[in-house]
This record gives sequence, C-alpha cells and structure tokens, in this order.
Amino acid sequence: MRILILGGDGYLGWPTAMYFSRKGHEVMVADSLAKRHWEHEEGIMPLWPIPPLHARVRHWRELTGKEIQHRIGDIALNPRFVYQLLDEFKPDAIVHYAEQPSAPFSMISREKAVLTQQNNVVGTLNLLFAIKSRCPNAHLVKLGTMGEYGTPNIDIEEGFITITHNGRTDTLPFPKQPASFYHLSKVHDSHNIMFTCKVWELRATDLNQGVVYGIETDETRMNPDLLRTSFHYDAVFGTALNRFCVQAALGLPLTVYGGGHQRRGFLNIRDTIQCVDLAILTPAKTGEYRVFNQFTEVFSIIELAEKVKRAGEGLGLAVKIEHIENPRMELDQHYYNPKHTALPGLGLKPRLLTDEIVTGMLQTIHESKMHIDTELVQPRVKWRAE
Ligand code: USQ
Repeated sequence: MRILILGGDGYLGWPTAMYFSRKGHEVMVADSLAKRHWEHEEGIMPLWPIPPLHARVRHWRELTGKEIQHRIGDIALNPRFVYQLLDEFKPDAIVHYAEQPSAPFSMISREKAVLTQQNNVVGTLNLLFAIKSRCPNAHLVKLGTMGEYGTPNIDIEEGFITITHNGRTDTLPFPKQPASFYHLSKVHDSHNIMFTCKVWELRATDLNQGVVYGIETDETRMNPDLLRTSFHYDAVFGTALNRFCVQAALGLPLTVYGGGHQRRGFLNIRDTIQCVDLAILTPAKTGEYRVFNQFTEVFSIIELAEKVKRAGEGLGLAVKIEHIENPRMELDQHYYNPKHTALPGLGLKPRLLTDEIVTGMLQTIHESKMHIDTELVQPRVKWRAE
C-alpha cells in the first residue's frame, strides 16, 4: 500500500513510518517541524537528541535499503502543500498525527490555545478538502484522544451511544466533555471528519487514544542512536509514565497531581503502531466514520506511580511519591469504564505494562541520566490563572 504519514517526525509518526516501510509498504512522511520549534520556544528538549528528519530517512535507507520519502510543509498554513502531497503520492491510506499533542501547551496562553486549534482543526480541515478533491477513496486514519469523552459517570462507548429519550431511540455521538483546549481541538476534528464522511462519503477511522508510554519499538532498536524516537519527560510534552520513569531514575520525587485517583487508559507505543496497522488492514467503508477507543489498560495515576516506585526499588533506587497541587482542572475521584473491544476484535494483542517493562525503561533512562534537565520536570502551566 501507499501510506502517507502526516506528522512523521514525531514521537509516534517516525516509528510508524519505519514500521510500515519495513513491512514493505511505500511510505511518505510529511512534517512541518513545528514541534521542534515549539520545544525551542519553551526551552524543552527530548531526553535524547533527535537527528534531523533528512538524516533519519538517510540512516533508515542505509540500514535497510528502503526509501521513506519525506516532505517538509505545514498542512494548516499551506493548503496547497496538502493538495501537492496527495497529487504526487496518491496514498491508499493517510495516517494523520500532524497535530499539537499537548494539553498543558494549549493552556499556556491565548496565543497557544489559538495556535493549537488553528494547527489542529484547520490542518485537518485542509486535509479533508484535499482528500475529497484528490483521493476520495483513501482511508483516513486520524489520531483522536480518549480525552474527548472526559470522565462521565456512565460507561464510555466507542464513539457512539444508543439513547432512548421520551420514547424515541437513536444512536448518537457519545457526549464530549474535553478538559483542555488541546482535547477540544480533537473534538472539533471529530465533528468535521464525521460530517465529511456523511456529505462527501469519505472513509475515516478516528482512533481515540489513551496516554502512550515507552521508549522504543522493534525499528528504533535497530539502531537507537540514529533511529530513536523523541522521548519527552518535561511537564509540557512529557506524559505520566514516561515522566515518572525519568523522575525515578534521577532520584526526584514522582509528581502525582492531587490525590492521583484520576483514571486514564494507557498503552505501549508498540501497541499504537499495532492499532494503526489493524485499522489500515480493515479500512472503514466508503462513507463510514468509525471510532475505536485505543488503549489496552486503565490505571489510576497513583497506581502508575506505585508501579514505578516498586520497579525502581528493585533496581536499588530510592523512589519517593509526592502529591503536588494539581495544576489542572480535573476530577480526582470518578467513575471510569471506557469500552475498548473494537481493536481487540480486529486482532490486537496487547503488550501489557509489566514490571519488566517499567524496569527496562528505568534502566535505559538511568544510563542517560546526565542528559536530564531537572528544571523541566515541575509543572508550570496552570489551568486556572492565579
Ligand atoms: N499527571 C500527573 N503527574 C504528571 C503528569 C500527569 O499526575 O507528572 C496526570 C494528569 O493530571 C492527568 C494524567 O496524569 O490526570 C494524564 O496526564 P498526561 O500528561 O500523561 O496526559 P494528557 O495531558 O492527558 O495527554 C496525553 C497526550 C495527549 C493524549 C492524551 C490521551 O499528551 O496527546 O491525547 O494523553 S488522554 O489522557 O486519554 O486524553
């Protein structure tokens, strides 16, 4: 297949590109490199330096003999770039990761909230128009988020819920209660994609993903120095488990926000790729908009921190858990029971979070602890201004 990966320079995009290339698909990646720019703006760096995209694809070619085509351009600011990509590459499937991915980043200021929504919503809208015009049969696989649903006091379905109201019944989009301007941008995307599947008969899969953790995939392991993915531990782009592992490796207290009873869906970065592969192998039908909840396990934040503490102590590290004031507005105690049967139904074999996985992450990070900038660890973005 011809697979176009938008956001192919990112934490998920680059490993996805290598995975599909290794499987023998024709792969093109496109990226605006905006994430690297935002990192510089915020004074943030991934734990390990990442070669430029040009060098990454060259290293991949030298190692495997396989070509990953790459284009630099901004799908939100430059609609022509999107049309050109589709004209030139004629993709069968488009994996769309090209979005600002951080909730805290979107809450820094008016400017960052606008940037997040412009980048994400307009980028996706440009893409939808370009697909309609150039390759209406291509399957759009779009990265959404579990955070679109929030934490309602009922079971969360996969995208849609059947409701009987005043004696009448309908299947409707599941209510959305996002908790940041970033999560809101994904909700707006979902509405736009669903609408275009209906009116233009596009075909799309919205992957409502949970929090991803992990350092490596089979492909990054082929040469970690040259092929590794961008791993963040800072309070803006870093996510819960990845951050806790870095904190433990460095002997810093684990930053559990509030009581830590908030529950979320989690998955290994290797399972993200497996899920995208499964979605591509069984595409949505013409005119179909389908939603898969993409995570493998639910944990509370304190459970995660305790796992890291246990694994750290097994390695002789002194790990302390600290409950710090929650910078976000979110429920601490809540019901959380999201369904996630669609992807296992397509054959997902989850790689669950074992103590061995946490230990492996801690060991790898510990070897590089001299690169960690402790200044980046404490949260500085608050949801509510002082
Ligand atoms: N948290 C802590 N301590 C930390 C970091 C986070 O207690 O040091 C808590 C947060 O308060 C939150 C939970 O952990 O309750 C998850 O936070 P996170 O920073 O790991 O992830 P989040 O901001 O929710 O966003 C991440 C990705 C985003 C993706 C989302 C899936 O950055 O791209 O869409 O996970 S979900 O969380 O299901 O919406």
